[in-house]
Amino acid sequence: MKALLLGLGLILMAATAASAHDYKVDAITIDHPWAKASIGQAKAGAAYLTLMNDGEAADRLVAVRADVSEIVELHTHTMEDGVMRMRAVPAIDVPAGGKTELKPGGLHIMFLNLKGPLVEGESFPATLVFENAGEVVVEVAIEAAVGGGHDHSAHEGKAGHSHSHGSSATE
Ligand SMILES: [Cu+2]
Repeated sequence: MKALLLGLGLILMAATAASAHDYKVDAITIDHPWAKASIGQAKAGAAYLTLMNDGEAADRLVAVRADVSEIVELHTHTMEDGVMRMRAVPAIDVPAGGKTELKPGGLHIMFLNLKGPLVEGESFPATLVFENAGEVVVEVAIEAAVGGGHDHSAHEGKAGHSHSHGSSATE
């Protein structure tokens, strides 16, 4: 049993290593951009990554472009009256010598009005635009939408989207 568990652990480690990927532009390193696979007819998706800044000046992620959806926004979660809500932010700061994590339940890149499903195991290119470092194209890996329960279907039918996004996320 111990040997089996050890074996499984090694397989998991190998899988993690295989899916980890990073990109660099100027002083910014982008680690493991990934998106949650979309569920059913969901019209919204989200992507996450870690930004590291080796430079001596702060930088900001100011925009993301991708062909998978009509609208791409930068989002954060805020607690309002005890309810978790998503709202668009104009930029995501990456402090000098610091790092910023985009992750489920926190900052994320939001895809609204998806043109098709985000299928687990596939990937798509996205262009990240930084105020100082400039632009870089990264490949976003689509991974299983397990855990979290960040309910992006809440965005569904919100054509023309408002920035409050109405419904609460369940995370
Ligand atoms: Cu969002």
